[in-house]
Amino acid sequence: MEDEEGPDCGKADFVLLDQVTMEDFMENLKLRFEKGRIYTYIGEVLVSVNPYQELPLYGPEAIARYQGRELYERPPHLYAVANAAYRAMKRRSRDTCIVISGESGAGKTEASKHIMQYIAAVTNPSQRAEVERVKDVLLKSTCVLEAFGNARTNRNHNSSRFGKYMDINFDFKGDPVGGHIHSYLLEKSRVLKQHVGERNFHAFYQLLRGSEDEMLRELHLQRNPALYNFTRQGAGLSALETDEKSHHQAVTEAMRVIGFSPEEVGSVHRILAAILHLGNIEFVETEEDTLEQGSLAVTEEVLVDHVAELTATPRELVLRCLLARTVASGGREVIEKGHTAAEASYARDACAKAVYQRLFEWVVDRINGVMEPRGRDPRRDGKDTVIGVLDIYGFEVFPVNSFEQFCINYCNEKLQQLFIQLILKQEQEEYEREGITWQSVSARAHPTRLWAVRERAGKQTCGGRPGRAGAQQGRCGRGWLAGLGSCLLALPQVEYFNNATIVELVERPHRGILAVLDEACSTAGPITDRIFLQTLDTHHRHHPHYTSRQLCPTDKTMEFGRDFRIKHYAGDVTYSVEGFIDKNRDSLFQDFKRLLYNSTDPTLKAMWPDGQQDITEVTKRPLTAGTLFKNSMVALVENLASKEPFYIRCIKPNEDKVAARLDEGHCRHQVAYLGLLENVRVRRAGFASRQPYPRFLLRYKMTCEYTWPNHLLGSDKAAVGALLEQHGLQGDVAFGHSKLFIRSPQTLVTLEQGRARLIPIIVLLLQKAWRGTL
Ligand code: AOV
Ligand code: MG
Repeated sequence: MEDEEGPDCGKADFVLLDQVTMEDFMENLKLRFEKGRIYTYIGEVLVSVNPYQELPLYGPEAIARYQGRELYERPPHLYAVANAAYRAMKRRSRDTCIVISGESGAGKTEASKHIMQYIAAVTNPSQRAEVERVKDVLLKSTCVLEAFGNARTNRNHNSSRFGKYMDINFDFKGDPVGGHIHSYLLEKSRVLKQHVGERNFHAFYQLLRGSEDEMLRELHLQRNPALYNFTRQGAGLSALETDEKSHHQAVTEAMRVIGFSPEEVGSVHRILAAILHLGNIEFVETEEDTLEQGSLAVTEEVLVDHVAELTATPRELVLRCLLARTVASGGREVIEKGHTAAEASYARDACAKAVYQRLFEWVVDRINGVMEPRGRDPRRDGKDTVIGVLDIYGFEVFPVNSFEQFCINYCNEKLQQLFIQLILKQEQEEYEREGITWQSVSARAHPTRLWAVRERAGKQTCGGRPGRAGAQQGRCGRGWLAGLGSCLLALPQVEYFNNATIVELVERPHRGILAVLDEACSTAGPITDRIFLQTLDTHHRHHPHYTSRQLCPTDKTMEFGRDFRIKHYAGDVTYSVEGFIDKNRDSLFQDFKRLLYNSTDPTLKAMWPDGQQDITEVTKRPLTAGTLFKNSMVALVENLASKEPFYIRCIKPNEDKVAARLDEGHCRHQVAYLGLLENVRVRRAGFASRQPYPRFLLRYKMTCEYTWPNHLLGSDKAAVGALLEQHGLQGDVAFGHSKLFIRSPQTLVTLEQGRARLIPIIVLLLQKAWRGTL
């Protein structure tokens, strides 16, 4: 593959580095990046650096070059990984998954799109209509989901504000026959408020700036996003009007192709408009206390008219829901309680967020409905196999981090944990499959040993949690990278940072952060975010990855009674507890649910099945947002672990989103926390390289008289044996059933050198042969 790339493009696989040091790794990464080689392997893991510019790497010709090839036959590429996952699925009927990870803006979503395009391009050669339909839906769904689920943030102008896992079902011919999208925790607080420099979800700007005048009139909207509270902050950051227009058209067209009816698309637009109007409603406390409305009034009644019209609900009921709530006061008795202005604003915001979330979830469900494999009978058609593609929000740190960042970063901890486990597991399984004897990693990785903590400073190993000294050392955030070493997993020759302790800090029953938060939420009577923080401090004062201002009074980067900090595998993040309880409770008055369930717009009504219940029937406390998220993460990880994984590790080259600039410090940090050096070491600890016999022969056969130009030794395995014996290298390899395992990189280097010496001679001979002078 290096031949195809040219000689000066560095090592196409980090495993081939002469030495595994950060310097060597970075040098290779940088060299390749400068040459436009943004992809490099670590064994079967693909490392990808976001180029922030269009490179001529994609499209039908490139796809054709990778189609049906082995992973290492061509230069590293997303297509090669997509192809490997596809072939594993097709040849071995294995469910596979492609896990794309990396921080915000590293290129995960773009990678997932290229993978989908690859799969769409190489399937359905016989042009079956149903398969074409499924492919269309798969491809178009991305555009729709991005409109509703992505937004401009300071880290990425098209940041995914939801997690997405998409299963694609294939029939026995290897053609996509359906799919299913799981979405995870949409950052709905963005509907109300955005940081400076950020925008609301794209859909709002596309509607305002991209719609025809007539449609805007029907929605009682004006074109300028600065006129609406929810879009004002990001108004100056809008894309060009022409771009918004073409996006709006593309999304509407994509919805049509997917199968949304014109009525449904109309409802979606009306719901978006209703949210914008809702955001502009303000409340005043009046002197008069009317029977219907208490002493509260809205400042602009016409906005209530608009909301009522657009949601197809009675105006009086909309007003009532905004100004008061009904409460069950024991038994079947119901009383109406007027809001204060603050309560009404809070309820309005909760409603706006919830309406948007339900809209998003409905869009996902609707897409799932049309992607569900149709008319398939497992007895007749055989079991479908699946490729899953995970593109989830990346690790993120903002100046102020809230509940959403906490969930997002916890999610990334879970995925990192899975990466660690799968790397070990996958290596071991391969050795077993190939019949290679190998000291079992899992035996060493017995849970108590696996989580064994070794403190670098003290050079002592203990089986439990780190002692006080370690906790003290870590707590004040001194030397974060040194802190990475505070919890190491022992592997043969490789020390591996294991983040299990951080995952536990978040999700442990009873004491974990989520459990403490749930307890705070279920406490009757007034409970504040501050009390929640105090409880966390009590439980985790000795945890090496947890700290707060209370525990570390000299650290002025945190605020007393407001902040706590987690030392994540990817860096320190300070979270503000403000709003944690509220966001975790995620409650909405039943009046709104009932109102929307009773809408005469069938699309809107379908989004609120729980509005059917009467207030007196709503007794059960729903699961909190945090617990729901945790459960969905546990299920996701279980699902991924049951599949054969392929990993794409994305790196963001610089913070400024500029083309062709790789900031070394920035990348170094990512290489460190993604555990890429350890990944290379694990790969080399057992066997540095493994290659199927035919591929090995193809590359090195010219170095041996028994194999050049062709061998007569019965099997490729025997021929490889003869070749290695001639070089005296047979002691450094193991012969698997279908692959050769090479222990030390030096063996590969020797073979490569032999090959490099011979190639010019062979080329000369071939040229002479062509000219007929031989
Ligand atoms: P992310 O998915 O990893 O961030 P994206 O895939 O959205 O990041 O990439 C961010 C931006 O980088 C894109 O909008 C493109 O402009 C550019 N980019 C990424 N990959 C490529 C590529 N292969 N070629 C050219 N440009 C690229 V987040 O969703 O924020 O975690 O939540
Ligand atoms: Mg993304």
